[in-house]
Amino acid sequence: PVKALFKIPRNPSPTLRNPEEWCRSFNYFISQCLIKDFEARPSVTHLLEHPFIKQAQGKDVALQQQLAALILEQQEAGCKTKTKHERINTRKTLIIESCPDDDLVNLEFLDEETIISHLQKRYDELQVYTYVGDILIALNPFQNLSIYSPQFSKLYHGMKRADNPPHIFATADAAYRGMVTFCKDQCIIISGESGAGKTESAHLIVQHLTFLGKANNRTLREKILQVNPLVEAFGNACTAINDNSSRFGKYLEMKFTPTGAVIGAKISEYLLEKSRVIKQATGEKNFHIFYYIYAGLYHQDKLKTYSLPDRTPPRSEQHQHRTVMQDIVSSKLYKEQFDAIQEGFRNIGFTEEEVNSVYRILSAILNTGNIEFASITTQHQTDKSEVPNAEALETAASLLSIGPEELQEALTSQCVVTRGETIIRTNTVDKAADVRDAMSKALYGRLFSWIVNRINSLLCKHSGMNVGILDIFGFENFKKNSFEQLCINIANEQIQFYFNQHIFALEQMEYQSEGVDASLVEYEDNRPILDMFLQKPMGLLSLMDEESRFPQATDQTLVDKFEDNLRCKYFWIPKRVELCFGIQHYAGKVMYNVNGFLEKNRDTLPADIVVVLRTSENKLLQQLFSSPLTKTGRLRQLSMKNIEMKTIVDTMEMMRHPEETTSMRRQTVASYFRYSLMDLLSKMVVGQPHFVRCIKPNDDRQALRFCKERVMVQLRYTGILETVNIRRQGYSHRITFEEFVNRYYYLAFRAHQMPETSRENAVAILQRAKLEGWVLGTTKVFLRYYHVEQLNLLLREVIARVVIMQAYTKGWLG
Ligand code: AD9
Ligand code: MG
Repeated sequence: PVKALFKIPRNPSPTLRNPEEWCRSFNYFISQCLIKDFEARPSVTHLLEHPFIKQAQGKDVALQQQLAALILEQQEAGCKTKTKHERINTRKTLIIESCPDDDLVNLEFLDEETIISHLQKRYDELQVYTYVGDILIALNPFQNLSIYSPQFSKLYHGMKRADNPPHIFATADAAYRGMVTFCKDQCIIISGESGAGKTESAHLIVQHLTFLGKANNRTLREKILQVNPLVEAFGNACTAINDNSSRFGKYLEMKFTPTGAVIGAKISEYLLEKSRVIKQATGEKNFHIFYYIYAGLYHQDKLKTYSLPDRTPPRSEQHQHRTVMQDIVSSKLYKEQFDAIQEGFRNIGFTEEEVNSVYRILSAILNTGNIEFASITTQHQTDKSEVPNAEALETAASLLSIGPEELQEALTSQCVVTRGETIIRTNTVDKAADVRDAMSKALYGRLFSWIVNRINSLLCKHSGMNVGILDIFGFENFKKNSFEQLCINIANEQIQFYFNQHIFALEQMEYQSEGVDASLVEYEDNRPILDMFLQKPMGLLSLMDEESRFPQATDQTLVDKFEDNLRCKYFWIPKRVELCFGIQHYAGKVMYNVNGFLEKNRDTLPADIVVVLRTSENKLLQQLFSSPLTKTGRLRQLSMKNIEMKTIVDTMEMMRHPEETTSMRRQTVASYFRYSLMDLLSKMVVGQPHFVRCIKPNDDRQALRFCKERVMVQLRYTGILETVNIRRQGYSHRITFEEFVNRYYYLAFRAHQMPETSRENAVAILQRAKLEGWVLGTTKVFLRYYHVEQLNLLLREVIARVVIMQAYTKGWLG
């Protein structure tokens, strides 16, 4: 193949006498050959393996790498010569121009007011994205923009950041390139309050990444694109803040080959808000899927198959599902969503039997919600209950393929083993209703985890390099906040901490350890709040766990316990409101209502229910209850080599919980939550992070409405002003002298020279490159974020010259 490669360039056409032109066509030719050779778009790593590059450049790995990058780039340029005008036109039609104020760091005056008006001006012009150095701010446009088409993916593909206006695709592109070029896992962390646009951003990132890694496998691409909508049908719901609010945390890892072809995806889910299945706050809804199946099955005339009553017109009160009350069957949108879900299931590879079982379980949950209890008083007992509406119970039992008597017994009584003796205790009406609800929650929670695991088994067959995308539920502050909001807000507190660590703390620690004199930027460290929640044994979660272990404990005793033990300015008990406590979160004050905290934390599922469900003839159901669910698996071993992560690792140590390996059944929600957070962090810290900060411009979900106060609050608590500062004053790239000299020595030395990797030579390179404003530490060069782009640009030019020179010396240019 090497010979064949040389053939055409050796005889360039007479018009190709100009070296640059020759170079371009030569490289274009090579990449075309390579494409044929590899049957895939080559990446840098791929090209490096190619005999031509190895032969052409001897043993010089760095030059090989740069040459490969250059060839790739020129391949793009070659392919795109025709489309250049198109590109310009596209941008003109969309009135989008790249300009210096794309980056807040470039602003001359730096105060809140300037930043806000700047963002407002951009927002008015529909420029929803803005950089703060390498961080992306995304304002929710609350309207569909035409900037997410495949054309735009092309526009951002492999381009320098300054070539195009800021865009979520540019962030996805940077992560992809980081992965391919440096063979390092990447992680895109999207944060922002509820309704700020995290989930939409996550979709767009997946869209661009599948575009970049498309290879030849269109089917896989489609499958991956269907994962998010499918999982979100089960995990998202309409809340008072957001019609499509994520009620679980999601970390989606897209898997790639070293050459950058997408080969699969893996999801990890965190802390689904199961309680929504049985109860929703006023004005809120159940998980989307219930509405979808109702409307979808209605249109397919299959409601009866799944024992869902046809509710138009409603026959009687009895047939109204408590959990799904809206008139939904007529909704066209729900029906379309149902069709999409069915398509998704089929495409991703679920069998018909599996999908059928999923629908049966969902219907069983709805019917279970209809089971009622009435007390029966006998001569000896007063706290016994029975089911007056046997039909609901029978339907639920039949859908679950279990006996109705067994189900009734498990709901209305419990086996208790005391001193080796088994006694049957009857349940009061309230207790029976609790057991019913616990069963519904367990069914839904386990079904959700099963769907996620099944998707993973279908889509994640090979290990590879990752780009992970974190999309969790955003910070919430409702009129009434409960246990769920507490968990959601602690998770957000943790993400904020991670952000702070990266942007502020680690940077400053490094300046100090390298003896670099940089003025320290003050920022709001939320570690004390996090400590208050997570510390053991006196943190809020531990106290709640301890209280949950006492059968006699009440919500009042819990509040008392908090009051006695939590001495911290971020926590207070209001004087006049009962059963409440307040927390000063990084994102604002939230008042929590303790009602039901203990019960929600215990999340007990009586053994009797598990025993009955295990007798089911439904294979899927057997599987769901065959063993306590092993969650996302054992924690990865953290690489302790990375000292930068020390503080984060410390926090994780702090969160380590002895119960993390014991069976899920005995765990409280709080301890599982602690474990989940740790698992999530362990995934995040191994990748190179990229941050997207979503901002909600108004609370009315209105397009083009920029509410200064609301944006100001978010900018404050996300530390944007400080971030601008540190990005402006700071040195976001720190490269050891050795790495720096190896990477950039062509800029000051001859290609064959291989200079010593010393501090002096690093300085020589920096001076030769005419850069200003860098700083030297004891072992590293400290560069500003734009220096690296300048250096890479220079390097490319030098290498282009080297390629041409080599072509001459080898006589290829005649
Ligand atoms: V929550 O914490 O899960 O409750 P998110 O995920 O931050 O929240 P989401 O992405 O669901 O918010 O966005 C809320 C709504 O804003 C969406 O349903 C869209 O209607 C709207 N949105 C967000 N981003 C965009 C966008 N880039 N283009 C158009 C958008 N609309
Ligand atoms: Mg969301």
